[in-house]
Amino acid sequence: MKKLLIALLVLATAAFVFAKGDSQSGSGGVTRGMNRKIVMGYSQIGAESEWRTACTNSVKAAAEEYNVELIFSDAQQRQENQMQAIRSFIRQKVDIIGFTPVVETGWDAILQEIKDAGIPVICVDRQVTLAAGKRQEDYITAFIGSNMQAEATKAAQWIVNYMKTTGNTRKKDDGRTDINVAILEGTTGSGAQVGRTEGWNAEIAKYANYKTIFRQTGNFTRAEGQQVMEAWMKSPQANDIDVLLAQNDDMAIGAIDAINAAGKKPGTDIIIVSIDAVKGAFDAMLRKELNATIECNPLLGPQVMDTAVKILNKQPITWWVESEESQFDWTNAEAAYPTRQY
Ligand code: GYE
Repeated sequence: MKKLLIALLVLATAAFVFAKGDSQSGSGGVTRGMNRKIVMGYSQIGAESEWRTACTNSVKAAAEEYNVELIFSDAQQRQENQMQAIRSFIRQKVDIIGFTPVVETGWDAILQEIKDAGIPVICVDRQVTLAAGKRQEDYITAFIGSNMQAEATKAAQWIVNYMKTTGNTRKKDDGRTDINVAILEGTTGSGAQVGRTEGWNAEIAKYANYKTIFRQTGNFTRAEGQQVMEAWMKSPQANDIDVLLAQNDDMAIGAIDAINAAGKKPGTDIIIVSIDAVKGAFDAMLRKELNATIECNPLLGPQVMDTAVKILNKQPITWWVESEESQFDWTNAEAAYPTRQY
């Protein structure tokens, strides 16, 4: 009986020690840089592109690394689903909210609710536009993401330079002949579409011979990029397209299929530039079907978690630290390929 008791005691002590050790490193324990474990409610917009998947994976991996309890919700591109998720985060009294607004407008009321609940909020990747007179800095604690305008400016500059120096199989830019552009835009009203359109328009306005002959949304997906391009390739103006600008890589990759199917050579008959720099774009550049891609960094998870910890520790933060990004084309894609993480 005594021996049995001793054995049980030993077992219980071992179990206690094991559980304690486990709780420090595993599911319990504290968040890195804090004296407690924090809970983050996170509303992602969906899984429309390679970029988005990389962003989601980065947020989830960083939450594990920082030991943050992540309540992750996928809105499937619908603003009302995001509202529902955010209201449930408020009811659950999460420590902090992270979210990517699918479109820029319509967030005034819910941001007020978050503010009233005293919950800090990090806006990731896409910004919001509030009613006139309201500043997003008064409702959003920090923004983490890219400068969409700057990316589109770089895309425009790349195209102008390439059309002047190399051109397509039909023409080189002499400054007088029309350069006809087709533009595949992202989700209408999203920060990425609005910013990239503004950046492109402002830069290309400097060149009077650039003409936009097609412009339509492909909703940032491969399938819709392909469909829209298919329709353009069947139109009477199909042979006039010199340049395709796609506001993300997935749409460009879809469009490349449509151009091939129409019997034209993507990358030489039509010069194609897109934005993101995902692996699929590198594959297309190595096949010489995509000419260039401007990087947009989706690996935002570590910065999100680090900023969350600082906010909850009441340490100073910078409202927006812009992501540093490069650009890739046939001159550097092959060398960069093995180092790409997404
Ligand atoms: O470029 C696109 C994605 O908001 C920056 O959304 C993001 C964009 C990205 O679906 O691929």
